[in-house]
Amino acid sequence: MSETTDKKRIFSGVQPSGKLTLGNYLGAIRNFAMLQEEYECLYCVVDLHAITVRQNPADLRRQTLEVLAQYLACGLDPEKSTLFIQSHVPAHAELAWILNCYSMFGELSRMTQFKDKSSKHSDNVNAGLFDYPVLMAADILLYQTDLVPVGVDQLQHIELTRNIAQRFNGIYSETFTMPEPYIPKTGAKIMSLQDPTRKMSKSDENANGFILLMDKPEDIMRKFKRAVTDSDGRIVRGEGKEGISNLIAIYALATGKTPEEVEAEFAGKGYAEFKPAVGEAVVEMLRPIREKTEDLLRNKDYLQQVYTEGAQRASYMARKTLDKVYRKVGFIKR
Ligand code: ATP
Ligand code: LTN
Repeated sequence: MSETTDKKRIFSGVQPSGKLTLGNYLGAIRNFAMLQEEYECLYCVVDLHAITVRQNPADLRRQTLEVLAQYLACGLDPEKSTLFIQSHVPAHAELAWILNCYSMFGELSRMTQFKDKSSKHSDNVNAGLFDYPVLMAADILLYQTDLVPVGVDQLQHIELTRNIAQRFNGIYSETFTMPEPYIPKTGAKIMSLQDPTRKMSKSDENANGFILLMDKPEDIMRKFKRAVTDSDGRIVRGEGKEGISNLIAIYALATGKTPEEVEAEFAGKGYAEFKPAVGEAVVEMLRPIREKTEDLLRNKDYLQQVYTEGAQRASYMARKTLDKVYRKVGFIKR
């Protein structure tokens, strides 16, 4: 990959806080792969973010490599994109500290993810959890990012990032590129299969609510057959039909059809036919990803080579921004 290109830049990250779900794939990682042809991309495994919730150290190490392996298995190419682990590039933590001094207590208190997570982990409402979006702003702004592909749940954090960038630029003159969110039209919010009014989340206590990228075909089929729907019986999107609307979105993405085409295909048919069809389409979509991930996890040397080279490239780019920021705020050059 050439060092500097005219291509616009993309940054995104996924936390190694558990096993990746179909929501992570359809909302984010799938788009990472599509975007790498057109943009200069950096994709990070955000381990610093993951420890805002208590993690078992051995699990965290394993999950970090799993996310990297799944990036590769989903088609991210280390020749095209920079793939790295956040804690390997200290500039993320350094810029986060600086940006903390330009982020307001009030605006951080309004973040819905903070409110959700602090009620879910009420025994551990630590300063890192509160500060999470500032670290995310640092991730994005360090690389002069133009576009950030994420699921819709992260939109508020990107708006905050823009506010912080604008504030800093306003005080010190143009320093950071103003990033834009990239939210997919279908798949931006995949819902739980058990409670389709809530987002599919890997930390759901009911494993029937989520599909993991590593789930076995029989588990995927079982979870879709048990998916909560409604008593209306028609396969159309609409209010009060969150479960079916979600399954239509999933089937559309797995088969490359539009939601309208899916509705037409299943007009006059029932849920007993539709649910297994969704399951089969997802099994086929995920099969190559699961097999490739398993292969890659047997090749730790290769994974190490990818993340080592990725961190070197990322550090070089990050340093440029950090030097500029240090100069602007008035730190003496070392
Ligand atoms: P947790 O469930 O532990 O809170 P998470 O899965 O929401 O974690 P990440 O792993 O950091 O958080 O998310 C990675 C990416 O996946 C983000 O861009 C996020 O917006 C996206 N994403 C997560 N869940 C969904 C979902 N259900 N539908 C669409 N996109 C999602
Ligand atoms: N907060 C994100 C993960 C994340 C991220 C980022 C996404 C951390 N840093 C920078 C995009 C850009 C989440 O999905 N929970």
